[in-house]
Amino acid sequence: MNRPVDARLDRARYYERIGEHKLTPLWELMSALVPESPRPACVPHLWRYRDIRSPLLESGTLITAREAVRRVLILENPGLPGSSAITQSLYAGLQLILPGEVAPSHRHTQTALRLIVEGEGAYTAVDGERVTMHAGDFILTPSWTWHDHGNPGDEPVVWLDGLDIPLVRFFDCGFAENYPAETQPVTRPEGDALARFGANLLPVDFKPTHGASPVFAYPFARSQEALVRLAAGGPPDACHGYKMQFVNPTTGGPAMPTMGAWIQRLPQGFAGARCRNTDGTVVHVIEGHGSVEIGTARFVFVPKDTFVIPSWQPWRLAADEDVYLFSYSDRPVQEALRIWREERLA
Ligand code: GTQ
Repeated sequence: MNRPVDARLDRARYYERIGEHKLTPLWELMSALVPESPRPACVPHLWRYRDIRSPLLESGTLITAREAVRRVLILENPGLPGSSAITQSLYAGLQLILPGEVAPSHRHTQTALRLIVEGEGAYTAVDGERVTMHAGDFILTPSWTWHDHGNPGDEPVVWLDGLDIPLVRFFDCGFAENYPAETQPVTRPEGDALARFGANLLPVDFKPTHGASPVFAYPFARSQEALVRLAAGGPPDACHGYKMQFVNPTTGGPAMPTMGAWIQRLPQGFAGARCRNTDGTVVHVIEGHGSVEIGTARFVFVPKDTFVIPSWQPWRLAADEDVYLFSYSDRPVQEALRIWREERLA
């Protein structure tokens, strides 16, 4: 038998030799490759809108929406530097569009969602229909659909962009192209998709064309009314308060195949139970003051702040007043792969 020192030396030399053949020994990496539980590089973080609003508006003096194509400040997770990612699989950014500007039409395999943060009078066009954006509205841009943004109003408009950019990068399946004109033609009146698909009705003989919801804009006013009414029907969930998923009404499944999106109401005084789940989640505060504990971190939040909960870190929510949260994650992908987990903690 070799002495341990010799064994270590022999192994080190061996690793060097096999390295020349592009081989590495699994036994040195076993617990990293097959961990007992998730070890996300992603860390908890909160972006205070109070701190980032002014640099965001300043970007409007440095570059036009036309030149930038999308004038966005990326919310990059401090644990994932250089990745442009807020979680391992997801991207988040704050997009600014000034009065009179157009963000030119393009399409890509990445799916996008928007949550309107502030300002009135801008629109997003998706597949021939424009929708006017209001604070708190949730809008989606399915994979490979033409989309452009414009602001014919008279104030700056800001929204949170959520995209599955890191996920698509992981799969190496990113494609994109520009529309031949700056804006796509309007072929349907505003409100057409919501009337056609968002009234518990579907067109006779409807056949789905893509995996995402044909309702591409979910007004906050509607979701809020539902969430308020829910309180009369029973107590809030111990962890989530009143939490509802944005769905594709033609399937009952998530509004987008790669990103789940939710809106929830925490009634004033809510002090939630601890919970953890494997989908790293981006949370945006639409209304209300409250706080969140994530692992050993604790953040106080106010409207328009955005925070991120990494995979499998215990979290707990509390509300000082009625709070409305928007959130998104890759849960539909994990569920499709049968690897999603949630645990409610004491
Ligand atoms: O609006 O199409 O934040 O393509 C990043 C990439 C927004 C968009 C982003 C994009 C978009």
